[in-house]
Amino acid sequence: MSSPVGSREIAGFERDGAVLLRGAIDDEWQEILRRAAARELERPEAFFRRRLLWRSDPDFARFCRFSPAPRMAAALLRARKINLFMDQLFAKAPGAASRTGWHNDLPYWPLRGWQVATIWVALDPITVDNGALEVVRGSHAWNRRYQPFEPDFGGSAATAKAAAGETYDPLPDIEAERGRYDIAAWDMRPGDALAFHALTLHGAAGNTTAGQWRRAYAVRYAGDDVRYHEPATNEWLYNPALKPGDPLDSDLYPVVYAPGSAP
Ligand SMILES: O=C(O)CCC(=O)C(=O)O
Repeated sequence: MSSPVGSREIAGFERDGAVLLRGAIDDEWQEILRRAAARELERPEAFFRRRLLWRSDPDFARFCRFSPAPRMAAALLRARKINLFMDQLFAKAPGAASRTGWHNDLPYWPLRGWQVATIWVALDPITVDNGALEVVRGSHAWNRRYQPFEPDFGGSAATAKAAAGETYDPLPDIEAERGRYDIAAWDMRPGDALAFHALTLHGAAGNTTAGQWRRAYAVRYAGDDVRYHEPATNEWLYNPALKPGDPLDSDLYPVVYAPGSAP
């Protein structure tokens, strides 16, 4: 299969902060992810707690390391080296009202740098009705670190939590003023991937369908210019092996792509 990331996709990613990669993940990898997701979804856990799965599930780990995803991240970020930062499974059951509030990711994470992106893989057909991910086109280029909130996925952006000593930009009420923003969303087929920059504003509605799950597996990758930073809102991502300013290479953030990696 030809690479889903060429110069057009790189230009789109750099301009818009997000690009859809059609057919990026083949049937075999999708099957591995779907089976791993089914195992995970047997456990009764909150929506946003399904995270760092690769650390305990060898199938998620294989995907994060050996699927085309790290190579796609390297190409989009123009990175020579890629570290796996973390993964999450986002599952919205039919009828789940769980809205993903508008946010950008980087202010939550113990990272500083530009080369950070998510590869968000559709495991089901996804449309606006079951919670397609929406992005504010070009918002990564505003270079804003928006105030994090405690996600409850009920649509509330209430409990703001700032890491000690950090300052953030106030988060605009995008949902209330949608017309003021250039909002993009894509219908996705299983195996399509949406790649987006960690400063791109994004959110998603709940799943209003009667019978169509919306499962997506998100893997976050970081490139050469990224350094570890504390404090951060998501303390569960702290890495005791690193000091602020360190490059990420470590057991918890392994190098998954480097010059000479197999094409
Ligand atoms: O899938 C969702 O609803 C949330 C995705 C998200 O916020 C992310 O991947 O950063």
